[in-house]
Amino acid sequence: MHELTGLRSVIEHYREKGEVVEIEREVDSECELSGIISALNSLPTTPGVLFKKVKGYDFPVAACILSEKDRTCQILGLPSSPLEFKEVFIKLTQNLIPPVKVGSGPCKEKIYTRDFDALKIVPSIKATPDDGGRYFQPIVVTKDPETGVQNAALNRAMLLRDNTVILNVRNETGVGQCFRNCKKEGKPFEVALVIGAPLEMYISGATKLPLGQDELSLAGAVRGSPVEVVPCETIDVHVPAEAGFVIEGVIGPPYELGTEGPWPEFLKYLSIPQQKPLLKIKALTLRKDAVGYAIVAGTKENYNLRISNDVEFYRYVKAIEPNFVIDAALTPGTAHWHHGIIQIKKDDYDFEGLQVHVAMAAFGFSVYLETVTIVDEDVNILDMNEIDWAVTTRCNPSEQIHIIREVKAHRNNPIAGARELMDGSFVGKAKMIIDATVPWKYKNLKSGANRPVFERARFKKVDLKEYLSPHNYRQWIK
Ligand SMILES: Cc1cc2nc3c(=O)[nH]c(=O)nc-3n(C[C@H](O)[C@H](O)[C@H](O)COP(=O)(O)O)c2cc1C
Ligand SMILES: [Mn+2]
Repeated sequence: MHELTGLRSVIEHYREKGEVVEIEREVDSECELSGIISALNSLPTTPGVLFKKVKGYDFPVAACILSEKDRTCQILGLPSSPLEFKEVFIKLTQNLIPPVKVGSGPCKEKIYTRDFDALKIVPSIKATPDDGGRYFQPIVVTKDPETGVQNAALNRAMLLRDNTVILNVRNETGVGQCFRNCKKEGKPFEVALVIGAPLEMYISGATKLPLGQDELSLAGAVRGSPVEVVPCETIDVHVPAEAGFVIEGVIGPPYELGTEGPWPEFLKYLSIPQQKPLLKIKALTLRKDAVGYAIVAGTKENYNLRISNDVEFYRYVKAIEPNFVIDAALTPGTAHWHHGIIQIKKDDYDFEGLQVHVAMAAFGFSVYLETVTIVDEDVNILDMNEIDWAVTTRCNPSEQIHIIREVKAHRNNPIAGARELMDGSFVGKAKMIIDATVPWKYKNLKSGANRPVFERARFKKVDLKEYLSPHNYRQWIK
């Protein structure tokens, strides 16, 4: 059994390297565990964490394992250089490796189909005191009744009462598509909630493949071998054999709704409660050494899990003008969602203005994109200090800011959603293009030393090894 990315082995490996900390003392899953995750997130480098004793549960809970980009790439066996990562990830999405069905696996070591309460057995957390309830953060595996193709996605599930949860499904996602097709036929929507799976399944679950493609095939592509899947006990869904916990459940008919939320969202604000479907749990299977997994929204791990959105954005924007666009990224501060940065090379007069066209076209990527900032080729698009510098020194707002008024946006961004709460107006706001590229008209303008005005001051390149003592060099450079 392939276990390289399995939770237990990853935790063990990184614990030895000092990159996973273990917390021995008992922690409360209501607000204390998430408080620790939040505190770890304010460190410059956030370690993975294993909570060995969680009040009320027999299983440990891991978190933050994917909070650092370099560690995430190491675990997944992907290159950590940003551009290379994107190119490799795109190739993987084009070379999916479908799962293979096997008879049984570790996730069947214990099977409950009667006289059990999954909500008491599987660790869940309440993240903040204002939340609507406790939550699971599972990988949701479903099957489209029309095509027979499975889908895997991360969707939160709020615990309600005796084996009932509320699942946050959105219509426009792969899960939503499976659900709508079930509703059309009046069929029960069968759902497996997978918790504590090997880590590439979390990355692929957070990836939106085109409808009709199974994200477990992306997990297979990442690990380079098919994910082994086993049939569920009570529903027609196949789940990863190595999973820690598998909760099997059914939504409707009659597809009853309940109030889900509030919940601290990606942008670190509480969500507005929504009406979402109730899922009745039919069975629970687990491995005896299962490890729970807690993901808190708005954390570095949440943003790393969104990395595929960045990849998609890059792919989309690059295709608009391949010879002009160098790179593109979505900012982590907006959960890789609302603010896009595009790097271009404006080396000819004919390109002037094309950057604004590219930015306009970039909005086609997602209705949730709200700001696009364009920078030149000498600006590091992953460093917000550099973006700030470019906006301050190269953008004259009266000429280089473009505002498109009153466009649909995301409800969870309060500046777009507040108006709906206030007076029922549509969820939207203005969208903005910040052109922080040097205007062509200044390209040949020289400063005192006869250097271009917009060129950075040039420092001599030196090798510090030749100047520092070996001791200082090791201490500061490594
Ligand atoms: C930590 C985390 C939690 C998420 N929770 C939800 C959720 O509750 N509801 C939702 O619609 N999307 C949620 N998402 C986003 C989806 O997982 C993501 O859009 C996914 O690509 C959808 O895939 P699908 O189109 O295959 O369903 C979450 C993502 C992450 C990283
Ligand atoms: Mn999908």
